[in-house]
Amino acid sequence: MATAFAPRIFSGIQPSGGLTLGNYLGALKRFAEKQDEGIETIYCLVDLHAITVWQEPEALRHQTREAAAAFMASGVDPARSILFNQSQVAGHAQLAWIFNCVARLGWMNRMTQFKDKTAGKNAENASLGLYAYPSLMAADILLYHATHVPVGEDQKQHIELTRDIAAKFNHDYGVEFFPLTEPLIEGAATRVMSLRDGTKKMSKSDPSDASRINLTDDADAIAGKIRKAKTDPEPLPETLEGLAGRPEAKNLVNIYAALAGIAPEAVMSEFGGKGFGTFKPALADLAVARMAPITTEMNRLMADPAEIDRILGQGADRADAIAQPILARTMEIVGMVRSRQV
Ligand code: AQP
Repeated sequence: MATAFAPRIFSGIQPSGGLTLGNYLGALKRFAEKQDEGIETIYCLVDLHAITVWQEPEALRHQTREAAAAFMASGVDPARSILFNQSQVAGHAQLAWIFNCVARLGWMNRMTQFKDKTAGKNAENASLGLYAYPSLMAADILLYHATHVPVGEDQKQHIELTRDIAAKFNHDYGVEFFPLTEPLIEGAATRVMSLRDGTKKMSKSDPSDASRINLTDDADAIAGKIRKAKTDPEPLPETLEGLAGRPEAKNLVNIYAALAGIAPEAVMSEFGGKGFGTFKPALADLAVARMAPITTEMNRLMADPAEIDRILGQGADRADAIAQPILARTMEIVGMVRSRQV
């Protein structure tokens, strides 16, 4: 059914901390590529999602502006893409409420992100917002009738839930109103792993700073983190298959491939049989060469927060203009009286 809708891309990132190399390779870099392919692109700093776990107010404001700078420094051009923060477009929260009444508890109970984020903690003490997170995410996407969502592997289950919500809404109300959105999970870096544990996703909220490369890290910090990244004593194998059971080595190979824009096989052809004493410095040089211009540009943009706020405001106006008629029609379908002039 998605083909009945004009192609439109939506994706978002939580300003819940400083962004990481995982966010860059799994999301930002691809967001810029999609924009450059000429598809309509809407990108959102999902601050309503961020507050599902506690955020210091001043830190949230700073992180939101810094994330906006990271988008632009990674090639997202606010003249060609819509770039805004979620809380400035009220329709996200309004549609999310309607979807809370469409989604079933059983569906929410199957969401692995909630389980992961509450693992080892008292789940009873988690916010209701964290539990309902996937329903808000469905609203983010469907508020714009987005047909495709570029995401990392970790978000696949949430996109499936978005499709379930769209299908149930369409079925319950006897309409063909919401598209069945497709995830776009492509490239060598759909899941960048922690530098300290190759079985864990690299994450901005990991308590260990050594586990991730931050987009604000300078060259020395990047090189140091790669040098100290956990590995095993064996040299790199000659083929990709030889990386099975070696998650840390595999992660570094995938990061190299994604940064170089080549296939992981090509990395094996170059470095197969070589030890980490050779591979890690090559990876560090590549990472510094790719990331330094982004960090420099972020710093330049962050020197003028008022300009970032202006860009986000303008993006929110453009997003709102697309969202309003879709939200109004949704409310009409649901049976809500809409008689106010707005
Ligand atoms: N390690 C990763 N590898 C590939 N893609 C990743 N993404 C995040 N981490 C990786 C992708 O970045 C986008 C935005 O994610 P998010 O910030 O909204 O939430 P997240 O996935 O929960 O990211 P974090 O860093 O782990 O945040 P916290 O620690 O706050 O929960 C998504 O497209 C995601 O796939």
